[in-house]
Amino acid sequence: NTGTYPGRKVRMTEITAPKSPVTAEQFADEIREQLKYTQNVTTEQATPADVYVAASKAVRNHLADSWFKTQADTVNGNTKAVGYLSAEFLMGKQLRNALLNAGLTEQFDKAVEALGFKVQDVVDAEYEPGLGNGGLGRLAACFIDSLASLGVPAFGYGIQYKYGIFKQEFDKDGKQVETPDYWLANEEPWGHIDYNRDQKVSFGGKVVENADGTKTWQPAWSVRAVPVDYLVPGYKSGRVNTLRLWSAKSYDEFDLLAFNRSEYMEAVTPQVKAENISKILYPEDSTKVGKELRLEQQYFFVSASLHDAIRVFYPGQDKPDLTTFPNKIVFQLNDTHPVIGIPELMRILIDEYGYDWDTAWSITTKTFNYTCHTLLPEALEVWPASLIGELLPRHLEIIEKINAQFEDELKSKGVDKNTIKDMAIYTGDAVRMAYLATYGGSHVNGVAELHSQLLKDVTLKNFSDVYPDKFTNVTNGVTPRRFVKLANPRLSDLITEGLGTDKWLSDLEMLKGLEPLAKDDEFVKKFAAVKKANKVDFAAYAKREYGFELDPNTMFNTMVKRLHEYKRQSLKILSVISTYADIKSGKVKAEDVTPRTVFFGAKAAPGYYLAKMTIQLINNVSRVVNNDPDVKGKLAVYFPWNYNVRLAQHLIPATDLDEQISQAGKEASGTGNMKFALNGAMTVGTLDGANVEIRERVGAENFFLFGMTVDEVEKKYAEGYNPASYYEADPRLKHAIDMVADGTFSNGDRNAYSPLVADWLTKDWFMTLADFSAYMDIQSEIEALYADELEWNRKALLNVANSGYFSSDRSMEDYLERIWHTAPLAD
Ligand code: 8GP
Repeated sequence: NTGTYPGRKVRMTEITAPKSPVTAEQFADEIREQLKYTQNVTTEQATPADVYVAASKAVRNHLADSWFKTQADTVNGNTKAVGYLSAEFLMGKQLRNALLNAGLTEQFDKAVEALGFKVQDVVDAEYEPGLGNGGLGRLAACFIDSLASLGVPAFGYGIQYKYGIFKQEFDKDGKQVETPDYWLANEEPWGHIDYNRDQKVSFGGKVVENADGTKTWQPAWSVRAVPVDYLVPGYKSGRVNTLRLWSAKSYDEFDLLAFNRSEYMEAVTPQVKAENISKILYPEDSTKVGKELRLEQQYFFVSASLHDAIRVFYPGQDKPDLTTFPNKIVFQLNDTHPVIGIPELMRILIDEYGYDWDTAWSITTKTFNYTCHTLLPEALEVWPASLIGELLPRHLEIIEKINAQFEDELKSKGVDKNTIKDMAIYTGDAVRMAYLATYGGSHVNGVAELHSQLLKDVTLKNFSDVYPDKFTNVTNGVTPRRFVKLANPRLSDLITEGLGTDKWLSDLEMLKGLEPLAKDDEFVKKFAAVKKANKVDFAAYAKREYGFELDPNTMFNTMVKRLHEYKRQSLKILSVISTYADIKSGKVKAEDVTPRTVFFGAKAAPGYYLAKMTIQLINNVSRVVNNDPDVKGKLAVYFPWNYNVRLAQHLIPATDLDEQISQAGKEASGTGNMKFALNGAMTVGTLDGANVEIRERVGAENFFLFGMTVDEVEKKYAEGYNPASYYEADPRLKHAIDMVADGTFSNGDRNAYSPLVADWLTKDWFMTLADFSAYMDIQSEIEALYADELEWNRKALLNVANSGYFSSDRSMEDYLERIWHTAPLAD
């Protein structure tokens, strides 16, 4: 009894929304009670951190009944649940979001003051969990927020890393320094460790064949997967889903014999080995990593999650009928990280529950779907077969058999030998996880229209030729609750005023209703005033957190995202250098300069040499420019370190112009672009990822487009690309690169950036130089518009009005309709 999807529009239930559950006074009492009985401090003794924990526990209590009810309805109802398997969930801070969804925001603010504390201090006491790298992890967080808000029963399944993404600092030379992010150093009130619902996950050993032909895996070692449960409260849906993050614990008590001989290190070795599995998030984003520990992590959380789902949906049953499993839950594989789940479910069905191969295969393929988040071939995981064989010998056998079956299927479909070889899941020495996911699941999707098209035409072309119906698109989205309501309360109030309702927060396409107001100068002025106030706020925040002195009367121009060559932070910094040179030399008259403050926010993978060098360059350009009296008040560059969700929530609402300037055909989607548009920034961007769809919706006249298209890029690669010719052809570019090379930004050291300069001039794989002139040329258009404050804000408002499509609620509706074929729970 698979739940069916009723129609295009998923209804959002409002009736079950919590109705001001308590007064501020009552909530203050609840906080006092938590302080007294849980924190064991008096209100007088309490610190803001105590109040934060107490308030978090109090709000959690308000959500408990909805949580229980959602769990019961999920198991007992006839609606198929969604399991979102993801190695990353970049959740951001929890308190404000939980208060919003529990309907307790005002009560909290008043209660905290009544207790004698500053709201800001209490909220600041929360430490952001950095359990993701960037877009992929934040997307997972937006998706589970939307599923709960739509009332769709869902589980997020992942890993509770002890150390999240590294903390970024800059040393005195402007180099990135990574320090461990021990986010659990203080009491963490959100996760509940459920020791009673643990799972055993095993590794290594060998496979033996039994007399009856069945196989038994005899693993060498096991770890205990302990779930840590987080509430995922929906907005006005009365639903609370679960994010279940697994933590690895050892089964082995420490070795008493070794300990008695004072060999402490050896005594704890088994624990260390087991607990290492969930110790650290790999700080990689779209780059190749192939580490044994990473495969252990992947198998660890996927195996625990699949067993958990069986436990949840077939409670207390020794011999459950697992042919109904795909009617109970559908799993989404968030990129290739959880793809080992396909052979794992086969193994569970065959070895643990005695199903035959064909039945197991039929269940498995109905259970999984795969989302690809990249176009970079190096980011598609390929595991050495030897590693899988060593760690998961039974799985390697199963993968070989899947591959053999796949080859037969391709043969029977008339696919030629060479193509079959190209499509191999198992090559003899390697396993291609993206291919396994494509064959082993029902649907494959990309994350923006252009991306999904390129997956079909290029990355997975052979597969799309043979299985055209598997392929679909779901364009990414972001949650308007966190990224508009919480991040930008002023704009939220203005939108509500403009629309006469706040229902847009659960039906974001309603923003369209703002379109006529773009003609109303008074409304546009209010909109401009919101942006201005946000900039003033951000200046205060940046002063407090970073010691920056910002001028909110300048244009705030922001580029925030992971540092990667394809995203082309190089293009931005070269343009900044060029502008700097022009102002300094007087080539541009002082009165013609549009004063700008340029912000960068980006972490580089610790082993990514050129990315780290780019960070160093940006920091040193910042140092030189900000200390040069010749450009004071005209140009400033800031690089707030450790870009994270919190900084995003402050900086995005304060931005006038955002940068989405990747080489066309490289950024799968981007989601920052959506957050900026929804917060009334104008975008300068290439025809890449979701930029294409944003521009289509907001209107070409309200988007600063520049640069080569995918076809032009391909043509240039084919012709043979020579970056030096662009350096010679554009004196602005030549001058900017020469300044990097001549020591201007390295205290005269001409070697400091030579690897970067050499790369630009001889390789420049992502064609930064080829797009430089177009990028510079569009700046005059940007500045001309910015000079007309009313027109600029009118266009920015039209960006807001036409970006409702980019809500993750809509993304979830699309997944429900195209991939999951399920629906919200009945009330
Ligand atoms: C990112 C894409 O780069 C970004 O365009 C997109 O918006 C985001 O995913 C969400 O869909 N992709 C990755 O982070 C990624 O591919 N990570 C690699 C480890 C697979």
